Amino acid sequence: MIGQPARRREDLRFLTGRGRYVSDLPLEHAAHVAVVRSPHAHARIVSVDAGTARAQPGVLGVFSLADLPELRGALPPPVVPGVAVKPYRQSALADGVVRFSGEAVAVVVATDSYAATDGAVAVGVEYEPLLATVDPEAALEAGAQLVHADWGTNVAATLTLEMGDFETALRRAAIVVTRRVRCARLTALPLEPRTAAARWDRATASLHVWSSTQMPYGVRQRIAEALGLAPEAVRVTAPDVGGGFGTKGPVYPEELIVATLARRLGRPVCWTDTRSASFFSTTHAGDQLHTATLALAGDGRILGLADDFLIDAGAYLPRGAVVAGVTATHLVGLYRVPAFRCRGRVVVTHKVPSAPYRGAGRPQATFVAERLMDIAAGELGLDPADLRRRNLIDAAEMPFDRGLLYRDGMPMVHDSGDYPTLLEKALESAGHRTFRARQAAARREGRLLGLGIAAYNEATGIGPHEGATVGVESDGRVRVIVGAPCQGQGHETTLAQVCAHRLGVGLECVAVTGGDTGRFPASAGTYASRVAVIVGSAVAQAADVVRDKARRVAARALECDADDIVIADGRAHVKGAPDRGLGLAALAALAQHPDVVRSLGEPGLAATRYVSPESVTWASGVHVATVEVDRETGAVSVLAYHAVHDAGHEINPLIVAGQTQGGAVQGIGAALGEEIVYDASGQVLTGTLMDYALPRADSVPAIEVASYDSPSPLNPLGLKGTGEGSAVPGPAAIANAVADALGAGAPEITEVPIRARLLARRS
Ligand code: MCN
Repeated sequence: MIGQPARRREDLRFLTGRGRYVSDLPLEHAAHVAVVRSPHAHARIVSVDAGTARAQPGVLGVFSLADLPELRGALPPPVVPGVAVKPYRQSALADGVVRFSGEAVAVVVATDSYAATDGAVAVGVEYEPLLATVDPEAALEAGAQLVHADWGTNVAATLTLEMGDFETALRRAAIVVTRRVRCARLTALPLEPRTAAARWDRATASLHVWSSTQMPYGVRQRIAEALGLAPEAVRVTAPDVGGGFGTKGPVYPEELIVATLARRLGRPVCWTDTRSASFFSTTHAGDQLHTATLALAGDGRILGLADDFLIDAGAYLPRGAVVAGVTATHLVGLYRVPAFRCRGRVVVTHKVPSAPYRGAGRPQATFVAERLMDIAAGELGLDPADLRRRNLIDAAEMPFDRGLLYRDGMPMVHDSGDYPTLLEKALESAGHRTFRARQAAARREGRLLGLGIAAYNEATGIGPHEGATVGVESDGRVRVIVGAPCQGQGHETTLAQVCAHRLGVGLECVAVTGGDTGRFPASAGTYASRVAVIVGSAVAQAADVVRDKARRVAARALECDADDIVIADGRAHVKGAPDRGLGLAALAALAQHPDVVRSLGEPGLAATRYVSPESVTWASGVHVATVEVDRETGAVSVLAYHAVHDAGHEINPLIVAGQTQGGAVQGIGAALGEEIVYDASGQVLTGTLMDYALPRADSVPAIEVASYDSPSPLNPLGLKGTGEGSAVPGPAAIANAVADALGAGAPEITEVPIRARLLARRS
């Protein structure tokens, strides 16, 4: 079962319109919320006039922070291990000052969403506009307008990492490449915008909140704290969720707002974002500026890497400075780097807050390192593939200790991987051997073809812990309950595969439920490609315990030794006598008998197990892009895209391939089109899908995926995560391919997205 390319069982539901998303909930008499957002990047709120709005038909109420004091300071920066962030107080509705265009100032509650939206337009907010800090470098200058006045600086966090002696590396180097590299601000745009609903139960004084969140337990904690409730009095359910990509990880103001209003009004309250508002209401990402130096010996060996980078975090840091830690630790990539020096500063500006988006700082780190590798290869007169061959860590060197600490505080050790083989396989499938001849022939016809390589690795499966319950129900079906929610990754299929495999039942007998604080006690959530590794391991352990119990119960009933019981196809039978056996339903019933309960220690065939990994496991891959650049317009067409990855043992190769294809497309989007552009006053200029250029089906080639797996020694199933990795190398692979197409003397690419106008008619 593990290792089988089973089709995703949840897809039938999704494709036939039977998915149950938050906005599908049958919440009777639900009131609808519309949010009044600041049009200013930075302003003092002088007054909020709700009179006209209150008189609108259908409007039930208008609320600002003064009316909902529970929301004051309700969103402090989270405690994320690694880099410390300066403390601030964010309220779920603005507290006298707005710090980004889009910040929630007031809410209108109405009988339907149209009345709420009309009401929101009628709320009169008077602002006194203030100077906005928009440029992250200007934000560092003395006298810059401060985003959080009490800090005395706009630097929210600083991280430094050092290993080896970089100054000596510089002195010894035959070649030193220093570049300023920029990666644009992005957002994720999942198909389902964010949404939340809440119902207050007066009789039990408890709340049920539904949210499209990736972290229901974090939402529960914040709501309980804000409303002065015990966590057990707040149940948060993430039902079907239409994509998250990291942006549904933070706790958002709207989740606190619907919870507060549901209690206040005594009726269900719901809110669903609109696509256009999501550009201002949902976290941004990326937005990094690096000054990086790569020092190499004359034979191409890397001697050292140094980087000084800024992350423009926007006004608040709802996931702390986690991205800075991820970027810094992924700069060294898959290469032997004897000396490394890095400083990362997280800067606040008057922009939409930022948080991880698929890859969480790795695409930027990989873009920096892999672009420098290609530029260095050019200076050394080496093929980029050869330069990589000279520097990739060998399989025989694994586990490879970096001499650095990872962001979980543990030694950064690549646990397994065969990077040279990943490279060769990717080159082979992309036709690298014959490409130079093809490129030369195309050039003779006036066409510019290029091939770009990018190698990445990725720490996956970070703690603190996850758990799973596996239980046999009275009809013999098996239920797996986990805490982590799913946004489309296919957990209902893969976790069922793990359970079915370990327990000895058919896949069709196993049902998986996740993302409901009312059904499982604890979970950190779905992010950082961690569910397969941690939840998968917990499911395997719990299934093993249940199988063991089933064998003991069967042995009693069949009067033999438990070691002689085999469980297969949902039945326990005596070894060598398949007719002497019992089904799981019968065993579950027997497991309720008092004498069996005494022997098992608890009733039923069920078990809960938690897994808390010591540290991360390192997935990796190599992507190769082949592009053509139009000489006249500079337009880039991606002709082919080949990905070879290592996710350890794959629970479901079909799902892993699908994850890889989806991620690669996001990488192509970041390389060629996507950018949140701000003007100098802090207004988003790309707030529609006409302006924010997502990749489309007609601009993406078939993504060819292959795997070369090195099982992780860190968990019994040999798993590594895979959900983010494929989104990591795309910008670097495409940029390297475009640079290769343009050839020497063309403008150097040190920025993504690549703008066609920079390339047109220059080559
Ligand atoms: N898998 C597998 N074998 C492995 C590793 C993973 O079969 N060796 C399967 C898993 O069981 C799961 C999928 O691949 O079905 C992704 O697994 P994993 O790498 O553990 O990632 P998570 O399940 O923790 O999902 C989070 C990850 C992240 S961080 C982002 S961002 C992202 C991503 O997943 N967002 C997604 N993939 C996404 N896919 C969809 N459709 N929607 C999103 O929002």
